[in-house]
Amino acid sequence: MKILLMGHPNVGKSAVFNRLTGANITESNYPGTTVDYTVGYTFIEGQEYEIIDVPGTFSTEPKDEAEQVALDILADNEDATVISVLDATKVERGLYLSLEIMEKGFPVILALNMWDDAEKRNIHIDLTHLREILKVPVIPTVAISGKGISELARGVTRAEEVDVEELKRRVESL
Ligand SMILES: Nc1nc2c(ncn2[C@@H]2O[C@H](COP(=O)(O)OP(=O)(O)O)[C@@H](O)[C@H]2O)c(=O)[nH]1
Ligand SMILES: [Mg+2]
Repeated sequence: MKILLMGHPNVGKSAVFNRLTGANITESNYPGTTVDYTVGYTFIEGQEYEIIDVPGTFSTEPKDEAEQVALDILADNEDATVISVLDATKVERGLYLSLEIMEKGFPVILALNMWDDAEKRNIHIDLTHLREILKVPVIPTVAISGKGISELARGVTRAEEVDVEELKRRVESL
């Protein structure tokens, strides 16, 4: 069982990774590149998962070597569940990548990280509505304090492949 942590640069992917994994982590160089990525392990409800802290990417159309590595890791791990990490202060910007990953057929759950920043800045996110539209687990997290991380781990066990055609119809009817 594998989990890929994916999202834009600086949304807190590595902070979430550090919260989810223990001491047994390995940093490696992706073959044929200068790009580093980190692999760790965690147990969720008795099941061991390998977790990859995937390099940051804005979309599934690579613009640089790190983005190409992110897509290669995605392509190499067709059976993985993806935790799509978003900056809760910039949800609209981050959602595009989440939808692209869903469209590729991956079970996806959303971590709305930096939830503390969103609260401080009075950014209100209608979680109920977002969950109704996406029909995937959407979990607010604060990776630097650990808030929401156990809920996020449980969310992984509920992740399912998304019916993208049906999702498009829901989005169009908004
Ligand atoms: N306020 C706040 N800062 C965070 C949170 N998660 C990560 N950070 C900080 O945001 C910065 C980027 O985090 P990092 O994990 O390196 O992002 P990555 O590029 O997605 O791996 C670091 O300074 C983190 O300490 C969070 O939930 N709240
Ligand atoms: Mg990182």
